[in-house]
Amino acid sequence: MIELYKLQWSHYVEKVRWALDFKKLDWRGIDVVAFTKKEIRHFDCDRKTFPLIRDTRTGVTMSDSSPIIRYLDETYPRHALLPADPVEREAAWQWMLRLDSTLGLHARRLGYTQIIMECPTILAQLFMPDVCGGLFARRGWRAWPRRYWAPC
Ligand SMILES: N[C@@H](CCC(=O)N[C@@H](CS)C(=O)NCC(=O)O)C(=O)O
Repeated sequence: MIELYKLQWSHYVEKVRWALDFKKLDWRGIDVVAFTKKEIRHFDCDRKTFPLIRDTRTGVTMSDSSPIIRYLDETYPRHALLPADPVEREAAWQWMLRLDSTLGLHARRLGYTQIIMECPTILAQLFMPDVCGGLFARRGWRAWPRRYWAPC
């Protein structure tokens, strides 16, 4: 069983979810509260970004979407994601790393910008749903400073 620790909105998480489904692996998702990350506090791994997986069969815990995909392919070779030919495999790997640090970052920036413009209140619901009893995610919270403080 693979446990996939996820932030609901992360496209890097989606990439791993697609890979798990494509490989028909047994997995379950665990939602993480971005503000506290208490769900992963007990893990002892270098990086703690999302996606983060824990393979209950091997005991491996790791994050970073592309290394996760490589790990899954090496550990569970059925329904391969990467080419078998070593040269093509290396080329695909380099492409994945390049896209993670270019297209992936631009897509995230575009997503945040768009969401802030279209639906700003959703950010508090995504990042801080449970903080202070859900205070920041409540409707009306953003209107409060505007009511009592108007810039000159
Ligand atoms: N290169 C990483 C990027 C992962 C990443 O930046 N994840 C973000 C969500 S999109 C994250 O974990 N943010 C929370 C944090 O850094 O604490 C990957 O491919 O997994």
